[in-house]
Amino acid sequence: MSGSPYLIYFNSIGKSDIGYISVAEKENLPFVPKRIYWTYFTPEDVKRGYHSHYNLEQILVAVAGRIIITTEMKGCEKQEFVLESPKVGLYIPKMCWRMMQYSHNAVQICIASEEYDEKDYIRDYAAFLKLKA
Ligand code: T46
Repeated sequence: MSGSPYLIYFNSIGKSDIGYISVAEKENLPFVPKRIYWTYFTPEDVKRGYHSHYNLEQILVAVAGRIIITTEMKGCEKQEFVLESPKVGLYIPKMCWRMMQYSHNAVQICIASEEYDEKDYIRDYAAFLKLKA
């Protein structure tokens, strides 16, 4: 699936006295994952991202802490999303410029549609704006 960024609400199985589990599976994912990675201990004054991808689609989840994500699709207004619940993910389509800022305790899981490929990155904002949507 492509289109615009949107939030995905995962089921939360459990209750407060025993804890919870959320599951990402094919029924609630817009693509079949090929890679999962996570980032952590990002200093609060560091902003990451500043790139887009030709083909990669992703779902970001703040499994701990808070992540503020600014997205931009070509020809559209920028959008800001705040992830601070382990049961909410943000779907990021291909060709979406993004910037992320983290609370220091944030652990970000990224569920990715493709294997790692540096050639899939667009790291030059001016080049991103020049590309066809
Ligand atoms: C994104 C956000 C949410 C690898 O060698 N393999 C990998 O699978 C990844 C993801 C990264 N790397 C290396 C490449 C760079 O030397 O790790 C370094 C940092 O990667 P990147 O510049 O992509 O880091 P972020 O945090 O800006 O972005 C990452 C994802 O790569 C990116 O797709 O959207 O997390």
